[in-house]
Amino acid sequence: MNVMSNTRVVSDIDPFSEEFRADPFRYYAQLRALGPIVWLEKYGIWVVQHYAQVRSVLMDFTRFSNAGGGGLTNYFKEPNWRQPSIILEVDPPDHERTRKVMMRLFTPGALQKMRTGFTRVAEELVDAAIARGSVEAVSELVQPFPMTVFPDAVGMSPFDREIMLVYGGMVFGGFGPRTPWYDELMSRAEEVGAWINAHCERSALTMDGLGATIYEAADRGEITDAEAKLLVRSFLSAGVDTTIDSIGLCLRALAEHPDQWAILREDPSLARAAFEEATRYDSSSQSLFRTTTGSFEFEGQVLGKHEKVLVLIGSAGRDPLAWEEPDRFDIQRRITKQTGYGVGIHVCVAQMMARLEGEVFFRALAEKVDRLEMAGLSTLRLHPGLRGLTSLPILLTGKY
Ligand code: OVV
Repeated sequence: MNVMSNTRVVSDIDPFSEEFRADPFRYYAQLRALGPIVWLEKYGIWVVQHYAQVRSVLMDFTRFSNAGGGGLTNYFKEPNWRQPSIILEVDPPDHERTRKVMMRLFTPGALQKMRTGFTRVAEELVDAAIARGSVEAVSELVQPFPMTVFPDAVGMSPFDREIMLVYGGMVFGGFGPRTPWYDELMSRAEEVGAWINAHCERSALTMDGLGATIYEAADRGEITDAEAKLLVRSFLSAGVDTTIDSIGLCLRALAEHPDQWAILREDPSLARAAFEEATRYDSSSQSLFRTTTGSFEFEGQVLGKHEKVLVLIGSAGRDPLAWEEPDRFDIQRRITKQTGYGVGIHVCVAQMMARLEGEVFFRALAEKVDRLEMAGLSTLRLHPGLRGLTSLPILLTGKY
């Protein structure tokens, strides 16, 4: 039931419910029909769902703050489970110093060096999948790719990498409400926290990775050693699950759209474009949070000070006011309004690395695979956190 009350446009939609997460796109359309900004009474938060308002909220960093926290928890009112991120959960001017250090990591030369290593790993994984013919693609093909190339690029020594996914679940689950599922996950918080702490230390990192480059900024006095450690933590927080889930959803989109797969298979140079379209159409990061810094009017509604705003970047990518046939997966679409990496001063700092992973993965797939088909039903993760698949059974045959 959606009604007007106290001039607020109100909805009882629960964006963290299993029903919503099973098919967010249906709810996005319902929310867009209600207006440019809606009050979600269950959580006492605002939500924006159109491309135009998503963009204006994200560009307006003085009224819509990040210091209030990256999730539902309102740092202006309550403490969070982990120390706030010093790049995500911070506003200018403090944000500029840490952001600059991270920006400098992704030079064309650094990306070129990554490309070589990423390509070798992607080709090995695709060859192994073809040899098997039928795979559970999430665990056997998709997960191992970021789980291998990402820690290697950061400069982490070999270790049992499963724990990274547990930590990622805590970070992204922690952006949502407290649920029994989350409390259960957090029973390992101490162990996982100690692990992440130890692995962000300078001494835990190789001399030639992205982590070491962050510590070089500390050596030059641009940041402290403690800050360098937290920036490495940001890397490990934001860099693994996001790409696993986005690559998995892109793979499913291709397997479910044989016409689009045929186009990519005939022209593997479209791999980057295919991943870009999937980042709009269906990818891991569907929403972000901002917190108001004061009381003001926005799109005809009066927002109060320190109120949370849920920013549905995934809905912006499906907004018919911004896209032609938004619900069509079209790898040749010209993407000029990408919101999948966010927008504005906090736009994904490692987006070029994410795009590189997607490009390299789907190029290897397109070069080597002939038939790509679903071999059963895929399943989505339904508890709060990133959008992603827990299973994706596929059949594939080699080209040669
Ligand atoms: C974009 C993002 C997601 C999750 C964690 C962080 C950043 C962080 O900086 O810790």
